[in-house]
Amino acid sequence: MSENTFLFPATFMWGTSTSSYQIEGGAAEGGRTPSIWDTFCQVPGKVIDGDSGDIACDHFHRFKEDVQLMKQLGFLHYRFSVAWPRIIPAPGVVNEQGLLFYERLLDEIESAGLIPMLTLYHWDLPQWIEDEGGWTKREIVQHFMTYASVIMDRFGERISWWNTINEPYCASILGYGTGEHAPGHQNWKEAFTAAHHTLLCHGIAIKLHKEKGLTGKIGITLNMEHVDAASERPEDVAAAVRRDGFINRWFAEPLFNGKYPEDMVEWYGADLNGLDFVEPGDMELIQQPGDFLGINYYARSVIRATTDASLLQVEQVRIEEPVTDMGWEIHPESFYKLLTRIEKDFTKGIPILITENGAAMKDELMNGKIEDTERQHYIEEHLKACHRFIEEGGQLKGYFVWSFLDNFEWAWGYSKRFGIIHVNYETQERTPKQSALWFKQVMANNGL
Ligand code: GBH
Repeated sequence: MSENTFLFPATFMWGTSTSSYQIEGGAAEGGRTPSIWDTFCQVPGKVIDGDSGDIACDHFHRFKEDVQLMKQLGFLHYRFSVAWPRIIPAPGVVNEQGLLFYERLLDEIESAGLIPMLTLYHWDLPQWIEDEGGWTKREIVQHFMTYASVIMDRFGERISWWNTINEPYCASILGYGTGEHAPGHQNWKEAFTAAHHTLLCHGIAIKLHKEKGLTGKIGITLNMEHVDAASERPEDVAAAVRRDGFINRWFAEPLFNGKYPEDMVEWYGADLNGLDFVEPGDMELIQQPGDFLGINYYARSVIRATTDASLLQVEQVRIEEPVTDMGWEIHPESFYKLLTRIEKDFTKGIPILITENGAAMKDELMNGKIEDTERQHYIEEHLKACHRFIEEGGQLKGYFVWSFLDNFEWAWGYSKRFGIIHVNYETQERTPKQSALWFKQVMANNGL
């Protein structure tokens, strides 16, 4: 132990994350009906190679093996999400088979000595709700309440960590604004309306959790970026502030300070029609950050101003290297800066959990081994940033590596590999990469 220079607190939560649509497969099994991602994958050109989550990692059938592997690697915590369309496959229907799947999964997790974190929503909205307007319609709050209630009533006693919504930004802005994600709409008014409803649903979940007297901790997960201006030119500095407003503050301000950021409301102007989607009482409901803030962190962005007709009039400076296989810059120092800033401006001592951090790399299986030194390096440097933050008094309580398995990387299909475990999609064979074996050591030593 003594040679460890980066020792973590004894109670540090070491974990790994996945999400239902990305790993489960079994898309038409167990009474599940399509989600918006099943539909989106059918649209030519939306997902690379026409891939879909129909089979994915076949976790639906292999969950026992997967949880055993997690145990062998020494993980303490496992963050997974529940597929809403397995639970409520049609209006007014509660699917017992769907509940049984997660019940068996939880049995396995518990008997392996792991502590589950259950995410209620990681993007697989039932298609039947989308058919009614999905996240853009206020009725979704009612639907979410029904769904969250069913899950809490069934699993309330067994879950000590609840995650309400994974990345409201992606669910709303990428789904209804840029159209990169399901359901693939391109309409800013819809996107911000959807964003508001994701936040409302988070608030509803916190309220339900309280009303039901559940004792587990509950929080939301935001994807957050450290934003740097490309230069000191006032235009670029202002552009960076807008990017931060768009991706970080639009979600963190309502949760922690009960209002949407004024500079952004003013900037969007007529596009948002005076925030007419906000009803009396909404902001009070949303301003309940809960017991922790989950942060998914991957990269920083470097921003310069443009004069085009786009919503933000910003442009991301493409970094040549070092980057991951997503083209995202590797810049661990920014992770430390982001954490420091989020604690100062928002969480102010409320615990932070890194619910995702990791890297896509081109991995090659050679002689039964995958030497993913670049991924290991990425994780190592980002853990050091966490350590520095904690040393300086930062309230960071855990780190969940994304992802346990190579999986369906949304619009990128299976072309990007984020796992610390390699998945052969032909045989479904799992092979721990070198980074996984290294991470096992880190967890065993509680540090680097
Ligand atoms: C997470 O989202 C998801 O929760 C997870 O399901 C996913 O597999 C994982 O990350 C890896 O992608 O558009 O070039 O400016 C990712 C959140 C938000 C990260 C947008 C990159 C901007 C990059 N992403 N962000 S870019």
